[in-house]
Amino acid sequence: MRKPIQQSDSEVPVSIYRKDYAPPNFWVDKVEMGFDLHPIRTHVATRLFMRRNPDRSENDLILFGEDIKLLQLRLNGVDLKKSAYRLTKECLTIVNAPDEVCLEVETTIAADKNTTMSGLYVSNGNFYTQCEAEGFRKITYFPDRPDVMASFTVMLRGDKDAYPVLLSNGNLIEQGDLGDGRHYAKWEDPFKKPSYLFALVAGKLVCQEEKFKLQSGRQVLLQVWVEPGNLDKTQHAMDSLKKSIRWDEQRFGLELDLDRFMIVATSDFNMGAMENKGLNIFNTKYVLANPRVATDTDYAGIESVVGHEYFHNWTGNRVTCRDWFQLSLKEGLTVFRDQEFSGDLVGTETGRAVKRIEDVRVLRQLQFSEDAGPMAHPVRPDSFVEINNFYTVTIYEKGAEVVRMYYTLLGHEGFRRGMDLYFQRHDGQAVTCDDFRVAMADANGRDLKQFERWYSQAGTPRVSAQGHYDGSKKTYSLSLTQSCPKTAGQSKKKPFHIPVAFGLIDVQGGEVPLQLEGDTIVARTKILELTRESQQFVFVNVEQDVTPSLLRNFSAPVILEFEYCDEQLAHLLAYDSDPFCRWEAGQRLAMRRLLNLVSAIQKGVPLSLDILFLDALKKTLIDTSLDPAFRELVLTLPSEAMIAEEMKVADPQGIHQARQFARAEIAQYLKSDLLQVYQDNQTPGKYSPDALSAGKRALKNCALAYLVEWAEKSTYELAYTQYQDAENMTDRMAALLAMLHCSSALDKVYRKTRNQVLLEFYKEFQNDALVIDKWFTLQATAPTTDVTQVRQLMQHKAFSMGNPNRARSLIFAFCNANPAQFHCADGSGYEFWADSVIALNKLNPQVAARLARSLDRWTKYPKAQQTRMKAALERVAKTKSLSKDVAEVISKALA
Ligand code: 0A1
Ligand code: ZN
Repeated sequence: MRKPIQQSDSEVPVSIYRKDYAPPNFWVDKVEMGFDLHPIRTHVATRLFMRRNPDRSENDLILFGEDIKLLQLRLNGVDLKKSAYRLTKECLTIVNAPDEVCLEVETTIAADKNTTMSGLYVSNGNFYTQCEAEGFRKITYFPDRPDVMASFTVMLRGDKDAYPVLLSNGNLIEQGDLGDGRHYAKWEDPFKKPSYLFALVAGKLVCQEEKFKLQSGRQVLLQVWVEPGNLDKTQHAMDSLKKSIRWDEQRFGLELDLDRFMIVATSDFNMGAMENKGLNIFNTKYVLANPRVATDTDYAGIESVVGHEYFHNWTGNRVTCRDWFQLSLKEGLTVFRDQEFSGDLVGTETGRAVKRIEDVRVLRQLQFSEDAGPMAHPVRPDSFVEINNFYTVTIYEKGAEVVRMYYTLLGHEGFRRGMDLYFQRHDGQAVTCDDFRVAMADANGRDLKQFERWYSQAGTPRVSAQGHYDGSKKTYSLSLTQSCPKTAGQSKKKPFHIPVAFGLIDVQGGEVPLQLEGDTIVARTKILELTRESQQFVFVNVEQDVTPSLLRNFSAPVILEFEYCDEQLAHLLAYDSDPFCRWEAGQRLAMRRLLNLVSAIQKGVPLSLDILFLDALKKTLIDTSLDPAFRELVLTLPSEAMIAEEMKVADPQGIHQARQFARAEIAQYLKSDLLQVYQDNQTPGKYSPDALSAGKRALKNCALAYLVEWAEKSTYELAYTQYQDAENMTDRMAALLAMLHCSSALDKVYRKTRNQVLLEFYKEFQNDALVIDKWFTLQATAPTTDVTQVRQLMQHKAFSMGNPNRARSLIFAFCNANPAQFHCADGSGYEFWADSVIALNKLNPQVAARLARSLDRWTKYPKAQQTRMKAALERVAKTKSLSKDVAEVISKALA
């Protein structure tokens, strides 16, 4: 064995700035790689064919490398002397390299020791890679940056018994036996790609495969690879893949460019999935499903993540990012595409609206809070310490909203024209968010310069609206004013270009035809373009007083303020033709009451709910002309996290108590209707995850969750019976959730049954990791589960800190989704959080940094809690060998 070449000095974590971007000194045309797979010591031989970038004057060739051993370096056939290069912990610099370079690099990797799940790692004896964002440098020395695009040929060699399956990107061009129990497979990717899209998988896997005809008539091979024993759970992923391929052909005219497309599922994965060219690697959570183990939510998640990764093939892979500051170029656009895909698949208008409402809920709960916290950043950030910390809801979800605004402003055809021009101009290139914006503008002859501020300014804009009806002139004037709170490094914001979709509802509940003063066009919904700080819009021929329906379909990621009275909200909830605004009106009614209840709790005054609100809910609940899924959304109160966002100083226990009180009151008031809805929305027969059936189950199970709030044996037994008779995981989980999360007076009486049921559930599903994750989450989020019990659950034989899904199912679930217990007065929740971040930091910095963010909003709590949280943050900050991932999050929280 050759001795590894020693590395020298170590680097201190530094911020990287967007303004410092410079193209690379060298381009890479071709990469040839040979892997000899061994868990303890995988040998990698790489040949890089490079040429000087004529636009650059520097002569140094810079390659990145991390946690690998460098064995050998040869330049144009000659062994490199030590004086010819510099090697640091993260960088290999070849000084004064010639114009044409063939660099041969030999490295070894200890994949079995790699617990970070970035680079090459081992899971259940199989090899997987994760190279986005900067994992390729953990495999070999390389200019590992997305603007360097090269063609790859990969030779994989390994033991036949241990690694019968050998996969990499592109096409399999050769395979065979090597003697002494080993074999090989050679793969060639016909498309140039950045290194972050490289992938290999090797091990004991089986696949479901299908030949599929593209619209052009070309036939492709589709494969879903899983560990043996899971082939009964791949059909839905395969169906989702076929639907994705068809959808991209039909909606965007984009065809699969490969002859073979593979999905591989692993249970050890940091994120949801990864779009490696032709070889997508997925978290099992987004592949495996059958009715026995997966819920409707799981089915929907698989469909959208399979779609998302597939859509990246064009938005991300064919056209990629110039640098990581442009991450939202691919992520925002691809999330928009997957949202549209799911919406189109539902087929109905309300189904589409339900999907939209669900997406908006996520955005508001997670992204608005990120934008108001210490990690706030623009959709196109200006700097970062660790790029892995920037796979955020801002980049993904707000980024998708930004893309949706082009869609709203330019219309269906206009957006398509923009997309077509974008691909025409940039196929095969690494580009910027600006290139996308300019393509959208040019294709439509529009000036979208001001729109750039959506990329450069962080923070959630506020739009405050005021309306005035003038009966004598028959006009309705709407004033809109925008502002945006300051965020780190951005104290003054310039006005955004905000599309505000607007409608007017008359006293009978009808839509008022909208005609702007001086305009001839009449429409039901008008897209008002707010570009200045304040603007006024005057509508003519308005015959009677009206209620404004603002920000229809959530046309911009803003907080909209309008002084609605309760009656107006009830009117909108009953009549608005825009389902989003209809739902929103219900949420506003609910939020107002929940905030009043919290304040009553704090003051110690009696609690009550008014009839207007209860009746408004009742009307929606029993209106069978409405989609069940929509009724469920209206009946669901704003989450505890959403309520906290609305408060200056959050009070997690008060919020929990207020929400529970409201739930119990609603349950009492709607008793018979809830029972009726429960019975009317059963879905007997063969399970199907389609939107209508899933919507019925959602409504039925929402009713059940309310019903168990009665302090009555009969309803608790309803849940127990549903649990026992359930023929699918959706109903089973819902029953278990109702039993575990209810706070009725019968709680203590039934604790025994619940524990019994939990034990039975565990026994039945102990071999199914994804179901056991659910089992942990159910307990972690139960209002009765305290820190001590979570610590006990960590001792359970099924718990493992090293498996990201499992860590998330218990630790993250408790810290993020059980606020009343996590924020308990003695601060033990924060100590638990700090212990967990420190433990995870050693194993998996990316996952640790995610958990570290649970304390982002620490300044929003009462002083005494702030002191405890700060102490926990400082303890983490002082930890030895803190990864730069965690260090960045903590230092920003404490800044
Ligand atoms: N690009 C993937 C998500 C992803 C990002 C980073 C990862 O490791 C740090 C892994 C996956 C997607 O958007 O699906
Ligand atoms: Zn993505």
